[in-house]
Amino acid sequence: MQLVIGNHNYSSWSLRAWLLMRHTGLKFETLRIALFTPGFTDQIKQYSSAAKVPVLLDNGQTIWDSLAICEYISEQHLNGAGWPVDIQLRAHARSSCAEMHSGFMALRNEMPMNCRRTVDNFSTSEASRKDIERICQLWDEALKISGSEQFLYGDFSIADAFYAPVIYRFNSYGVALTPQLEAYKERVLNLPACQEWLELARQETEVIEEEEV
Ligand SMILES: N[C@@H](CCC(=O)N[C@@H](CS)C(=O)NCC(=O)O)C(=O)O
Repeated sequence: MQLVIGNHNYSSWSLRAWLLMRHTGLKFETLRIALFTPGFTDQIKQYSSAAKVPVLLDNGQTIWDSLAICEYISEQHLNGAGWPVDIQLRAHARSSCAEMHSGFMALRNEMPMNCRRTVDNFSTSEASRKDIERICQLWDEALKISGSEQFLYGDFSIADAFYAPVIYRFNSYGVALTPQLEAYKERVLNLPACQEWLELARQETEVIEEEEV
């Protein structure tokens, strides 16, 4: 099984799929294509006509898009364990992922994931502030309904993988959190797979100027 990803430092969509697969101990090979380099489009098109990372190659099947990859991994390789067992928690977790997948545009545009960077006194726009408030509300709700003191819905799930890029953003831009959410953020950052991702990001030398806000 192969996962095609972009730069560890910048590719938030790649991180989601990679983290789920790495944290759950699946065996796979990573193929990295540096984003926005002259050869990127030609190289990624060898794997997917959508021409975006991440792309999963498994058993002759191509799966593109981070959410589709996580769903496939959960079904084919984790016996459904990518999602919570309880139907209500599962529906909530799926809603959380869908909201992340289709929303939070201000946060995504104005506070790009840049794992190795920390910014002092970052000034947040009103639109990003609203996105941050909504994410915190969603995390609070998930932790409350699941009663979890670990991850959003108890055991690590696709929802945690989906919000991991937000966690790196909160870390980089110094977003203040309540003690409970700060503890959640630290738990995710301290996962061996997250530490490994950060180390790989630190080793990269490419700089994408637009992401260095
Ligand atoms: N909806 C897609 C979005 C993927 C996406 O936008 N990937 C970015 C990198 S993080 C990309 O490949 N950008 C290259 C480009 O737009 O040329 C997913 O979730 O996988």
